Amino acid sequence: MNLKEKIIAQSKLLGIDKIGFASAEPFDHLEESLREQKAKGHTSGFEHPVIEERIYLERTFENPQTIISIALAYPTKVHEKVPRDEKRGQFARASWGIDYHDILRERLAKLIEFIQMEATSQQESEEWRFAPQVDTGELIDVAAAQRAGLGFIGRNGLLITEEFGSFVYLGEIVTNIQFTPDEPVPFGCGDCMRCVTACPTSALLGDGRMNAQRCLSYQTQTKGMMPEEYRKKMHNVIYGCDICQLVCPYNKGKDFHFHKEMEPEVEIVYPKLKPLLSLSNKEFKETFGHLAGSWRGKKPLQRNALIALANLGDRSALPEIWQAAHDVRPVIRGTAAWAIGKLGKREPDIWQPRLVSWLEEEKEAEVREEIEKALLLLSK
Ligand code: B12
Ligand code: SF4
Ligand code: SF4
Repeated sequence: MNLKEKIIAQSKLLGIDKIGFASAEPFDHLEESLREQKAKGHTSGFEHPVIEERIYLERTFENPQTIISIALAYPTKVHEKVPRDEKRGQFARASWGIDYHDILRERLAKLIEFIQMEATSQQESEEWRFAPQVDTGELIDVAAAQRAGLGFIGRNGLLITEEFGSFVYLGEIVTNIQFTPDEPVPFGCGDCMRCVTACPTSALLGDGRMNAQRCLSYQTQTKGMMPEEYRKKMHNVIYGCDICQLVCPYNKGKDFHFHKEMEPEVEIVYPKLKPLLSLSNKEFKETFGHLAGSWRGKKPLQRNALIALANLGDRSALPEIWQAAHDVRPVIRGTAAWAIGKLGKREPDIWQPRLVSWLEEEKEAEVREEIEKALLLLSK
């Protein structure tokens, strides 16, 4: 076996579901599009900020030769019933189990360790260099994976593999070792436009690009007030969005449970919403700290829990929401005011006077605006 074949064989033993090799040539066919997207304000701000470094690997790595791209499939269904006891939220599937960054980084570290052991001389082992990346690196993970033959980029902007659909996490290693590259997979959407039409916010542009500012996945991860148009559309998904994947024919019936670290716990990935509102920092870290979806901290999830309670029409949560209306964080107060406007309609006699006296005290403009809107709703 040559080194490439040995790496492929070892990757299976390490729990890597798909691996491919790509040249480290510049991704210059994406440069114009990346600049245009940034100029139009279509990016989320979570992307690596320096476009040149995303395109030209030699900017951050001396003599790059190959990108070794990996994919790990993740589960899409929970095998227990979600209890119907009280109103619950949902985390998108990419936030089920232990944070995928940790899982993939560990797999990549083991793969690098293996390759290093395969060096045939001291000199080779000293010359070989590796830069592992998962999500937060310079590279455009889907573009690297596409070039490495793992799959194609669909109209939803995601990497779609033949075996596992798009429910895969991606990672890669840039190295100065030269390998024979694999064949890229051609575009496979054909005439299908399902994701584009199913996207509730029209975020997908139709050619694999998106206006990330309009994506619910982005909107659930912001720290400020969520613009009103997205609140209802978020429904009860307090982190991420899976709609453009769930409708994709390539994902039909795909549900892989290969990695025990990725197994979802129902109580965590479908959390009760009311208790979420009053979690201490310690409780939050203990319960949700291991999820990818906790990376922005407690506040966005609590804001989203307030929105979800309103969307689900849970009037029994009004006492907890009123508690949140006294929170020190303006975003939580403002969102609580909006939720009261939605849920308090049956008891305007209780909620109108409370909101009026709150308005007299409230100093923050964005919170005042929400209280005023809520009062308007209650008066209808
Ligand atoms: C920023 C980011 C986001 C942002 C913006 C998403 C986006 N599409 O740009 C937000 C927060 C919205 C987001 C959401 C999600 N994300 Co995200 N995200 C990223 C991140 C960090 C960077 C993406 C990026 O650089 N975008 C900017 C550019 C590349 O986007 P673009 O302009 O649309 O470019 C596309 C076009 O150029 C098109 N294209 C290709 N060839 C050509 C040729 C021409 C001529 C043209 C015009 C276009 C074109 O393909 C490019 C890539 O999509 C990557 C990790 C990484 N380092 O790459 C993960 C990543 C893409 N996310 C991932 C996941 C899982 C998600 C979610 C599913 C999570 C969830 N359940 O909520 C959603 C899906 C939303 C969606 N449909 O894309 C995975 C995707 C795995 C996969 N199978 O593809 C990644 C790869 C992370 C990982 N390492 O696993 N994400
Ligand atoms: S993740 Fe949701 S909001 Fe974002 S593009 Fe896909 S369907 Fe649209
Ligand atoms: S839903 Fe259709 S258009 Fe969208 S990614 Fe899947 S195959 Fe492509």
